[in-house]
Amino acid sequence: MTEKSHREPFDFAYSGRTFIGSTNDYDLASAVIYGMPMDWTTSFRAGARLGPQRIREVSIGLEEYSPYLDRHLEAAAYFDIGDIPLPFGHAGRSLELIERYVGRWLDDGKLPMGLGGEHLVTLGAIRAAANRIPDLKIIHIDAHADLRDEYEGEALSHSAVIKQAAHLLKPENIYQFGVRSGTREEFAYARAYTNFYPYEVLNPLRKVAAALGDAPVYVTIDIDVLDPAFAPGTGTAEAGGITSREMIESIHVMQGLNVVGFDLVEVAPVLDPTERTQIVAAKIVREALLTFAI
Ligand SMILES: [Mn+2]
Repeated sequence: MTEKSHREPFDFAYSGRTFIGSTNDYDLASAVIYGMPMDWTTSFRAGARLGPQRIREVSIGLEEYSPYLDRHLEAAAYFDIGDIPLPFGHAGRSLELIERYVGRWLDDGKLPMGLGGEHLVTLGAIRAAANRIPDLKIIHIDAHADLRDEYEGEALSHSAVIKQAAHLLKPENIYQFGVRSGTREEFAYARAYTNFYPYEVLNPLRKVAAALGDAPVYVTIDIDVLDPAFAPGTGTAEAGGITSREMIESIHVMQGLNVVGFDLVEVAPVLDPTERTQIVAAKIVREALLTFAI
């Protein structure tokens, strides 16, 4: 493992501006944490643009050691590169920028780990990955199917992101877990064309992970797959979700997969004054780092 550089003598004052344990050295990092502060197409309650920074800030409340995995963030070389500067209100141009940035990190051999932001941001990252990596699979963990063709006439919508990904990759390469909300048409499409595991996450994911072998996988998690009891700070909270414990175990069952990209989206801190959403998000990111970036 490369020598970590985040314990330099003058680096003791954690600024809160980076995810806890980030190195200072892009070249040494095997993974890049980056923010996508966008909520231009959020259909209900806005605020996800502030997710990335608050997840970083509350990460200081976590231990760097994971007892589940018996691993410490010291063993993961990752660089929190900050937020991609996105043009307010321009979904198309924002996606182009995300694709360009994520493409650069993929070309440099890094594992991109994105913080959202509304779910549409994932399309930019998936475009970058799909252009470089043949036979890419998507693991999509979300309360919502996100399989609309358009929302209010707009195909670039956070509620249509997985449909757009299905056009790009073919729906049989998409694995959906935890979905409990959508239109009749979305559910019909999912049952017919994607690998669809509604309501449940951990048990079907365990089976799918065992079957995927070495296939390259992009993992996208919408925080609203959690029950609003665990994560109320999200734009379209949906009752009947999974526990934070099941979410964390679900990260762990993906250990051994060939994960080539990851994101956690739809954290809207202004909607959760208790901060539990931001805090569970930071823990998911820590466990994802220790599972995918080591
Ligand atoms: Mn969702």
